[in-house]
Amino acid sequence: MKIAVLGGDGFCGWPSSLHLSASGHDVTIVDSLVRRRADDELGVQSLTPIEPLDVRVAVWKDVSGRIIDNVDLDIAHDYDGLVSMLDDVRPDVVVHFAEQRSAPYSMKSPAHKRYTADNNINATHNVLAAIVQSGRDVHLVHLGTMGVYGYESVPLDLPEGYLTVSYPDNNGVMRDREILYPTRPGSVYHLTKSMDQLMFQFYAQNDGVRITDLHQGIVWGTQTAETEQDVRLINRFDYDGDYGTVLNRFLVQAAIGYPLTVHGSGGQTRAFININDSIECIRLAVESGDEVGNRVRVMNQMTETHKVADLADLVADKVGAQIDHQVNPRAEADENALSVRNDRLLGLGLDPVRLDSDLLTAEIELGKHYAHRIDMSRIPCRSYWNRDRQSAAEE
Ligand code: NAD
Ligand code: USQ
Repeated sequence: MKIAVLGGDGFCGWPSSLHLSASGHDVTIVDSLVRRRADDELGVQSLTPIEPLDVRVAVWKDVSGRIIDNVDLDIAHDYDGLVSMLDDVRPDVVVHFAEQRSAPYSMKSPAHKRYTADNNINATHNVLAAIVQSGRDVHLVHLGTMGVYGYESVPLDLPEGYLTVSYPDNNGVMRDREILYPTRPGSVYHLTKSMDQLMFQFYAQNDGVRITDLHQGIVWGTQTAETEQDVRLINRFDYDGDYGTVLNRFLVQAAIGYPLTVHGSGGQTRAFININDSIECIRLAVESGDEVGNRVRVMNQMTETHKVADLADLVADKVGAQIDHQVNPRAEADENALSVRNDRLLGLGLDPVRLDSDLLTAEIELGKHYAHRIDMSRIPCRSYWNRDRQSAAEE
């Protein structure tokens, strides 16, 4: 298939592009490289040294013999460029990773909130409008988030996107209706993903756009079979307080003897998936597009749930690290239960990689190898969700 990967230079997009290419698909990466500029803005760099995108794709051609084209385009602000790209590439599938994806970054300041809303909502809407304008039957695969469901402790396994609710009609007769699971976003970033869902529902219903929305959990790990083939193909690894996600942060902190930064009690339960499973899920979603009609297909892309404190204990036990319970900069429940259905991707053949000791060790070794690139002043998370959180942290 011909596949346009929007955001294909990022942490999930780059290894997914290589995996799709290695699986025989013709891949074009579309990226504005804005994530690399965010590193400059924040004065931080990926733990791993990432090559410029044109070098990355040239190395991939050398090691695999396969060509990945690359287009420098801001899909949120260059609509005509996006339409031209669809005309030129004529993709069967568009995989959409191209959004600002950090919750702390989205809460740093009014400017960051506004940038995140502007970038993400425009990006998604432009993609939908451009697919309709192209007149082509394109399957859109979007990377959404488990966070749209919110983190209340509800006594059910979170369903894959939809909930059937029963209500009494005006005659007192009970009726059933299927609705999108009510969203409860916990950051401006998660809010934009919640809004994406409504745009998908509208364009599927109004224009028959075939859409798969993958509600992904927190991705951990770095390398994949493809990125390991040459050091210049290495994947990005964020460890800083804005873009670093919890387990990868704990692993790199353990590698350099930095006390593990648990927010609050660590009773927050979250959904997780390894990067190798994540890229495999993308392939499975792409290759099963025939089963998608004008009802958005939602699949929960996660394999395990863990409490933050349990992850910290696991990592600390491995290397003897200290744990530092910090005042939580976020406004979020201190404790929650979480149970999730993921039957659809399992049904398509996903065979999950579980959090296991050898994989954790490999990540810690990677952290040690590139420890000289770490700026410890960038580890604390200094993005506060509201004034109360900021005051609590400053006390
Ligand atoms: P990332 O920031 O590493 O990559 C995103 C890429 O999109 C970057 O290369 C960036 O330059 C590009 N981009 C952003 N806005 C763009 C625009 N307007 N035009 C063109 N390119 C643009 O993020 P990631 O971790 O790879 O996440 C990718 C997607 O997966 C996101 O949508 C995110 O919400 C979702 N996701 C990520 C995780 C995770 O743990 N990393 C978990 C769940 C869901
Ligand atoms: N946390 C810590 N210590 C840290 C960092 C985080 O205790 O050093 C806590 C947070 O307070 C939160 C949890 O760990 O309770 C998860 O935080 P995170 O930064 O790992 O993940 P999150 O902000 O939810 O965002 C990440 C990705 C986002 C994706 C989301 C999936 O950045 O793109 O959508 O995971 S999910 O969490 O399932 O919504």
